[in-house]
Amino acid sequence: MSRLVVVSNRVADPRKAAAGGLAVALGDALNTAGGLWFGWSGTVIEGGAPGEGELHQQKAGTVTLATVDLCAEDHADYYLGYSNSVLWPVFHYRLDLARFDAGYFGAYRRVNRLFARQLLTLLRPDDIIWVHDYHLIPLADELRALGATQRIGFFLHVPLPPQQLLAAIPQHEWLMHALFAYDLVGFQSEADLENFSRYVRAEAGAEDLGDNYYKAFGRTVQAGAFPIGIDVDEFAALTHGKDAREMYERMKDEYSRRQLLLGVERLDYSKGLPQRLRAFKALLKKYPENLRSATLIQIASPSREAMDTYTDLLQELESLCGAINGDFGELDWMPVRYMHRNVARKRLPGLYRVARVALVTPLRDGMNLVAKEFIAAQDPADPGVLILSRFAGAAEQLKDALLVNPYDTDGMADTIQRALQMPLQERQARHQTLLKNIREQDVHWWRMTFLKALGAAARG
Ligand code: ADQ
Repeated sequence: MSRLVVVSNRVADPRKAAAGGLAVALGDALNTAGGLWFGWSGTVIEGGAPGEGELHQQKAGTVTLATVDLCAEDHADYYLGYSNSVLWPVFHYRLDLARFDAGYFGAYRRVNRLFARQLLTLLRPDDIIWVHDYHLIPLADELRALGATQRIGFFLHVPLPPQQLLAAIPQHEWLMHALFAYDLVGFQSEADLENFSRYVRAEAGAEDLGDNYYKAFGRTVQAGAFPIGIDVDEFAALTHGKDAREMYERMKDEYSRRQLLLGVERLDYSKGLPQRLRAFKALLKKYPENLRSATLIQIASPSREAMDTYTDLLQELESLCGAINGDFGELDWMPVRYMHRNVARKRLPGLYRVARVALVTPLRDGMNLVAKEFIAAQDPADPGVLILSRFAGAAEQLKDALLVNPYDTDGMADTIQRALQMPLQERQARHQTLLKNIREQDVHWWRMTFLKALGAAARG
């Protein structure tokens, strides 16, 4: 059996529950054949040399965690720069927030080259390599240049925008060319796959060989949509655990006479937070029966705080929340409870379960796992309602959620009202279908389908 090598910008110890999501998902696969997880150590070396970084190795059970340090310049230009000021905004359709700086691109190449060089020393001939996300698009190309012949797959966790938007990145051809060094390229949704297919046919003159194989730049790559899921059983177990139950009981007592709406995400401009608050405000105005009752708990965990776009968003949110509470609040009722922090993963399901309505309304999202976690945490006898943006990858699968356009403030307010009024029978029926959706394509299905396709992809 081949060893699995996972490469992602950050590496987590799969044995720690707090790691959550991807770590739990990949942990199983890595454990099976004593795998290797490679990435950045999270350490920034002040005054270090660009393109250089020490390699560290550590055992986590049967899994080897191998990490490389970055110097301050590479961290600034590869991570904050090209990855998060060019690729992240453009891939989320936000050309207005992109900063095309030539120095960023140089660092992106340099760090990918560094990772390839360090990873190569650890590889075995029959390894299967699975590279994750936008930070590492050129990694396979760099590995191939050094002689690596292993099977290498790539999964993009964020959306792939349409050709016209992608082409706004000065290095768009170079990036897409680099994808052809993989044996398999996976996307979250059919829409992303369609964008890839259109781009390579139109811009790279790719030949469509059928079965999602494309030939361009003298190489052949297979592409596919592999929507990521959650570990539904693990999440259900967390929901019934001590911490989540305590959270549920406490919140239930406090909000017994109110209708609780909930938003949980990283504080990021892709998540549509200001738009959501405006819709909530419109709800209170248009449907005054919700005054003194509907309460929005918004939890936004700190993210990329070294970047101006993120601190601007933080200020905008604080001022919107303040204005809503100032205009509508009463001595005994605060319409919005906003918290700029993380909730412990073990307690989060309790919060999901007590909410009447979840507001998952990103302007763009590769998938969105909060939507799936919310479904998994509900009581099937009395489930809450999921309001989901049509611009989240998850909307392709979760058709029984109430789908909204987050830019349409009044429309969203009407949908929230509909969710608050939804009869029990309809809530149960929708929840039943949604639960079936997330069970059928859970995280194990995602991992196995991707790895099976990677193992079977024709080499070329
Ligand atoms: P993210 O943009 O981080 O991921 P998401 O899919 O929602 O978004 O995953 C976030 C995870 O972090 C969830 O497991 C959630 O529970 C947790 N989380 C978020 N805010 C939290 C908070 N305040 N406290 C505690 N936990 C919190 C990227 C892409 C997504 C894609 C995933 C996986 O942007 O579109 O779904 O990768 O591929």
